Amino acid sequence: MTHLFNHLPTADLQALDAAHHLHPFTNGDALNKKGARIITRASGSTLTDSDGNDFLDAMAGLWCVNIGYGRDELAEAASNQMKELPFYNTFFQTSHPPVVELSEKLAQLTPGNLNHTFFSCGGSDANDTNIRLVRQYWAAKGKPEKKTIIARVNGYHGSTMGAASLGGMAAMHAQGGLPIPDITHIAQPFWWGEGGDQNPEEFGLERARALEVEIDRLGEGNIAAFIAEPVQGAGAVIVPPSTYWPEIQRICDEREILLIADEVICGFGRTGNWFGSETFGIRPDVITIAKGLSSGYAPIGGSVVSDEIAAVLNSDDFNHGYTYSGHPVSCAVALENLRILEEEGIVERVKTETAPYLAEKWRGLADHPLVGEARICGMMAALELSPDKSSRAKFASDPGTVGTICRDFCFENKLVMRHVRDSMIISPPLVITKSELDQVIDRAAKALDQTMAKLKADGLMTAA
Ligand code: PXG
Repeated sequence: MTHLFNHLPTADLQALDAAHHLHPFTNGDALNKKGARIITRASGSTLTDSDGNDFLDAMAGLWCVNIGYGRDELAEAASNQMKELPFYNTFFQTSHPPVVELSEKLAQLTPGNLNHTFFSCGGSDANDTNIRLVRQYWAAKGKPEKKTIIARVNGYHGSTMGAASLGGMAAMHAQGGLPIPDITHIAQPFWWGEGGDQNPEEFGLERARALEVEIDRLGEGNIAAFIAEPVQGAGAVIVPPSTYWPEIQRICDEREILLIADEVICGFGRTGNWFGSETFGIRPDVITIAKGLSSGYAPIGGSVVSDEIAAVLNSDDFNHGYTYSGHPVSCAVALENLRILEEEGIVERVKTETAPYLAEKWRGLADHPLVGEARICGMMAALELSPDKSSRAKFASDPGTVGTICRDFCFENKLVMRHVRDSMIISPPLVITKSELDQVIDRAAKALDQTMAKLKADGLMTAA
């Protein structure tokens, strides 16, 4: 059964969209003037729009379609589960087979002693859970004053009040009265943008030690946790210097604070291991998961906590939960997704084949005169565009002006690549083939040439 609206002409869909649909992170007036791009179907790593154009989706939807589009097995898992038990809650002393099985599977897959999952519908609400959970943990241990959470500037943890407060996005804090109290932010390990004359290793140590400085400033007795993404995703794929995470881990080990690794993007193979924490040698007390958990086929997320945290939480009521915590259909879809990731050796192939293949080609793009730095970690990567790479200069135009131009050329070339300010980002499906990666590189290189030509023609090739 195909939905009726699939047959409407593009212009009609765009007009109805403009009339009734409010888009996330979008200037509605500007979008409605030109009309939204309507995506109607997808297969593998390719999207098709309502006019029949095919695009290579180098963003895996929104960093999430790890196993690629069009896997019937997940549709069947959803359909079977809907017929068997479409919904039941997990609140009042009840459970159901898919949530039991998924909880056990996650205990197996996640590192260390992370063996207990509290489910949510996505990453934002999982991070809201984390705020309440780590505060409740300390309160239950008789230390209710330990409630401040230290996070990072330019981190992204979601859009709810709590998650957006954890995030360090100035534009988000500027709306709606954020951040909420008892959340502070330290500087990020972004060497290209902020490293000055230091080498990356020195800079990484200094930015990690900012955590220690902040703990001392606020008092260890007031701090509940530190939260960070192993690699900042939405912040522009900021791969920290090699010195950063070991120093953060040392500080967390020496101080009485919990370490929350937000694995919403890094989890489920993105960095070449099942979790970014493994790639960087992080031993978190809590991880946030979502996105790749179901490859985006159904909404689901969660907070996976250590044995010690679960033991403390379980000693009292935790007055928290979502109607759809552990939704049976989402759990069934996630289980089938994890089966495919495991049985088809997708994470292993990323590590040994596709990520090294992509890394070599991606780093080659740094030879382009417009590209200052090419960063990559597994299957997430960024290009820093610069008018003068030798001085790591920023453009004189408003941040994002150049990035938008390049992004638009990518679309023209049938490549979905995203920009963050003037950095260009990819995070393709983990199943993308080598020949598709060749196409990503070719189309990106062409877009860089086109961007450079336009910048010169428009007088935008100037440094700030
Ligand atoms: N944590 C991280 C690290 C994320 O990247 C969330 C939490 C929130 O998850 P939900 O499922 O509530 O959206 C995210 C989401 C972008 C972009 O433009 C990134 C995300 C979401 C939307 C846009 O890069 N990441």
